[in-house]
Amino acid sequence: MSIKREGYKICLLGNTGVGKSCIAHWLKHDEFDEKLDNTIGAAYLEKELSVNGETVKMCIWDTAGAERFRALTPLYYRGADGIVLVYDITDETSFQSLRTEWIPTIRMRTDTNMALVVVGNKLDLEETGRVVPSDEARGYADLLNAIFLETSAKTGENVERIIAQLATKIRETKQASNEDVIHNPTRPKNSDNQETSGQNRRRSHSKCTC
Ligand SMILES: Nc1nc2c(ncn2[C@@H]2O[C@H](COP(=O)(O)OP(=O)(O)O)[C@@H](O)[C@H]2O)c(=O)[nH]1
Ligand SMILES: [Mg+2]
Repeated sequence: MSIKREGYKICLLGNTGVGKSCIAHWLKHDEFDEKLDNTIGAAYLEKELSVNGETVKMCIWDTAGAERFRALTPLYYRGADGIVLVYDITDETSFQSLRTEWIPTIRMRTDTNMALVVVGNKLDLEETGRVVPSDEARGYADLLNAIFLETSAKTGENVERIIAQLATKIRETKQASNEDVIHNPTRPKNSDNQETSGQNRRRSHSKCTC
């Protein structure tokens, strides 16, 4: 019998056009949809996966990268257990933005225990369009103590690995800080998006608060 844990809250961040919504779509539907609408605000999906014999629910927020929505973004990554920072391997600016915009913003506003993944997407364009070398991106991910993956939301390459590796890292991080308790899989009523203080706020980080 597998143990079921309450969800981990995950947030996809990165410039607009890097493929966050296509990654989210692949996670949910196992297919590429090139006609996805631009994200407005954020989209939400849930996905269950098995980590070391335990079922983990990943509560995933796919945010809009566009400048006009940036003021809203902290609403989605606040209290997150993990953040997926996505850039496009064919777009140097999208990679530089991790360093100049996304990392400074999340460092300012979040728990430093949060697990990070740096994802270079559009790997299917490797031959014709790569401008961000893998080594450079991997080196940056190492500096952040983040997992590094290159993916294609078009072919599905490595996409599932994003959340599988993230879930494992979140568990390790929580176990190390003694935060990981097994919750009843039913989310308690009135727990959604409530501001709590002190210890309660800390415990709410280990639950899916989305
Ligand atoms: N070739 C290729 N195109 C992709 C990939 N992921 C997304 N795209 C395309 O990139 C554009 C932006 O994708 P989208 O998921 O909306 O980006 P978002 O703004 O980060 O959510 C769309 O035209 C997608 O079809 C990928 O892995 N490979
Ligand atoms: Mg989008």
